[in-house]
Amino acid sequence: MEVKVTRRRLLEIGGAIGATFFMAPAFEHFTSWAAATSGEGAASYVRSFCEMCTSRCPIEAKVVDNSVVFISGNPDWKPTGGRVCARGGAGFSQMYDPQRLKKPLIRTGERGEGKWREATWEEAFDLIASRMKELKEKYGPESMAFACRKGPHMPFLYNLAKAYGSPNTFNHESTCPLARTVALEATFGTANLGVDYGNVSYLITLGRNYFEGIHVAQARGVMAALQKGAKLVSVDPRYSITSAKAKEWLRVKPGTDLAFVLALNNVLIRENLYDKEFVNNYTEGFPALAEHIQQYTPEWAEKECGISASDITRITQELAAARPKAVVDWGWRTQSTPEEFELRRAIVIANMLLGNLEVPGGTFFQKNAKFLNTMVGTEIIPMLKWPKMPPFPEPARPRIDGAKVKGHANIMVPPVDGVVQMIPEAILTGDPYSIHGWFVYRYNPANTMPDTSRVIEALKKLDFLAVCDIYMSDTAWYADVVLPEATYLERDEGFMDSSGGAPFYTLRQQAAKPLNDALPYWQIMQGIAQRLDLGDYYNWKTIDEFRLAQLGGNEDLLKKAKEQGFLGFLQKPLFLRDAQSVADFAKAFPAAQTLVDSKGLIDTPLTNLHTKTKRIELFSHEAEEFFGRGLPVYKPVNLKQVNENYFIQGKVAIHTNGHTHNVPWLNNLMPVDGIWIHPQTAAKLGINNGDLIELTSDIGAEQGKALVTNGIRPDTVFTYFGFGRLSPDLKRAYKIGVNCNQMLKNSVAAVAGVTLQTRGVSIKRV
Ligand SMILES: Nc1nc2c(c(=O)[nH]1)N[C@H]1C(S)=C(S)[C@@H](COP(=O)(O)OP(=O)(O)OC[C@H]3O[C@@H](n4cnc5c(=O)[nH]c(N)nc54)[C@H](O)[C@@H]3O)O[C@H]1N2
Ligand SMILES: Nc1nc2c(c(=O)[nH]1)N[C@H]1C(S)=C(S)[C@@H](COP(=O)(O)OP(=O)(O)OC[C@H]3O[C@@H](n4cnc5c(=O)[nH]c(N)nc54)[C@H](O)[C@@H]3O)O[C@H]1N2
Ligand code: SF4
Ligand SMILES: [Mo]
Repeated sequence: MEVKVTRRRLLEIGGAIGATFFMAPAFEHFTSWAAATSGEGAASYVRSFCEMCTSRCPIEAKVVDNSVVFISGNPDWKPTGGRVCARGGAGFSQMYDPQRLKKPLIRTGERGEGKWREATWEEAFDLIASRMKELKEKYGPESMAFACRKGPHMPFLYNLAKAYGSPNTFNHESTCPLARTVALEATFGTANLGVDYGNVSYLITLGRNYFEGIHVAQARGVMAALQKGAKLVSVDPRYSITSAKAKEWLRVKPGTDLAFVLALNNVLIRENLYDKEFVNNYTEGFPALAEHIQQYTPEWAEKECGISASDITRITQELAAARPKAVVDWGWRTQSTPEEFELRRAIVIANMLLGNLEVPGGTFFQKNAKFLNTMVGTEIIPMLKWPKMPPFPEPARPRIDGAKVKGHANIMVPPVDGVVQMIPEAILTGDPYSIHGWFVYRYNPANTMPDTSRVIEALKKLDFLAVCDIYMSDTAWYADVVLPEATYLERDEGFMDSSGGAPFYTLRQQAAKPLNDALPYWQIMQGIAQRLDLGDYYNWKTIDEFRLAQLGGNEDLLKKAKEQGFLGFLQKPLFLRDAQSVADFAKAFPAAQTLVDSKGLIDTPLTNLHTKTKRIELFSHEAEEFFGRGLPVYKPVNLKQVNENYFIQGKVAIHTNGHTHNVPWLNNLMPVDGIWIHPQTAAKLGINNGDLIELTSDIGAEQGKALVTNGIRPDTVFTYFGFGRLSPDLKRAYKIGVNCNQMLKNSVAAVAGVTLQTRGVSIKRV
């Protein structure tokens, strides 16, 4: 349907989104956006998905005169109810920001001096290819590392690395959810699991902050459950928005959640509250767990984590009474303790004792095409394929992090993720061998990796650094070549697998032509590959050719996807231990009927896992074999000195990580953060609300304004993450607010490989 939209109507829309839009710093952006559209043309609607954060929600962009004028959620995507969050709605503020990168840039001054010359794409590609060839000859291709944020672009970057001969491919995961991934893999042989938030009756969250660390579908799921009367318990040293919506807020001492969860498991077993049938049918290692867990009583845990024994016992009893619709969330950002692997494992075990797997309101295996096709034994759902390409050469040396190299390192991380914070260390120390070149794509380690100064020292030492971003990021500032990518609203892409309880593929579609001399990643990587004589790995001419290859040539499916913005293959999520859900599935796919048992359920996948015993391993044989950590053990961690405070961070609803702080609308809504400090602590130090204070760790110091609040433990301070940007070209965000990673140490947690984002700081008034 085409709708006429007048300029007046456009202004109304802008006003409805937020009055702040018209305030000073955003004005520059507004004029650029207004100049791009007469506002008089007919409106069209393009379906795509958001890239303002990693949640990648399906969207619908309203377009007038080749200009995006409004973004909503895709109205046909049920999990989000057609909604976006504030950042998603501000996507076109990013697109029309005049401070975006406009052309490829080649460094002319010293690293970090900010002297550049504009270049053509040909020049930029030639330069990157010739420097990569040089490095290959001089030090071998393994000396070049490739890192990106995880996402649909990842295989395009990784294939370049692999074709070139480097095993050193990394994503951001070890600074985010990797402990969860590793714990799930140790237990199930796969990390592809989710939580059915919308139907839970009892939900305990240990720092998973649904309403600030936003994933629209998950936030809406939790809200729906709360509306139906579910109980939410928030375990967090801070009064987050999630704590505010919870029935109970438990002010855990930072880094001690493991004690709480171990005691919860202790009560579940000791008081016979666990699901015996589930444990007998599907798990392995219960007797060893039952014996091991005896030592972790609520009374013991109280001393460690500060949550009273009676609360732990009562909450466990309530939780068990609600099973199987009872969940202890295994979290998302998993960086609060060096014993993160043990914590996430203990949480996974708690869920299995509750028997909540594959039931509504519980946890579930992701039902992607591979899972369903393997389960049924035939292709009932079309798999996404990759266009044909030659095999990759075998790299001459192993990865620098030793991921999955037996006996090489103290970690169990999947090589597809790796331990990215080892790159600066390899650059600076040459251990296990030197990294001389780095290709950084859609990733900003100079802001998001701990120990910023050390990261920058490493960037400066590199022989070659190429960065592809949409802004002159903190990392791009140190590059030899900076490549401007078209923003997500300006690019067509292939399909992304967005499966959850049901298989789904989402499609990114161009809503408006690129404003600048910017290209999408699939063209950028292809351009570089061609100059390295590796064009055979990127063998497509148009994006539709690529998309069709993904769909095995099915043009009807492509047409449908372009209209809907996604492809879905099941009407409802499938829960294998729910008779109604299984019946619906077997009706839609008769080939699955033979799998249905006498109770009307399908349980074959639960006893045919990729673990050593093929069952759900409460006792992990892999973790035992490599690290002697078959069962979670409590090791006290020392995160701060006696007279220091814990320093912790988290997401804020209107900014994303190290990404959006310069985006006009979002910057306008929140240009700076405060440092949360408890009134007692503030009083002791003579600090008043609004005073400038300084936090000092053994790594660095940062200043910010005190926000005196009861919403934080007296021994802890908190700031929102991502402020205090160091690239002078991020003019609105430059050096404003606390830069968290200036105070954190670069580290690698045992087994899980994650960094640590909690550290002791001293506080003083400036
Ligand atoms: N608005 C917004 N949404 C986002 C993002 C964003 O940047 N902005 N980023 C996306 C990404 S990449 C991610 S990973 C997710 C993250 O989503 P979450 O993991 O839910 O969010 P965080 O804010 O990282 O979680 C940190 C919370 O843990 C608490 N915390 C700190 N230390 C401890 C501790 O020792 N124990 C306990 N129990 N709690 C502790 C903090 O006070 C904070 O409330 O959000 C995603 N969605
Ligand atoms: N101290 C501390 N450190 C943390 C965290 C914390 O809470 N505290 N959070 C951690 C977490 S959970 C995560 S996930 C990481 C996130 O850290 P990163 O993985 O670095 O991700 P972002 O900061 O979201 O974005 C990285 C870059 O992508 C660019 N970008 C955005 N869109 C595009 C695009 O379309 N194309 C291209 N080429 N570039 C684009 C942005 O401008 C930005 O420079 O940080 C981690 N680091
Ligand atoms: S949560 Fe918000 S910013 Fe993130 S993808 Fe969804 S709409 Fe976009
Ligand atoms: Mo993250």
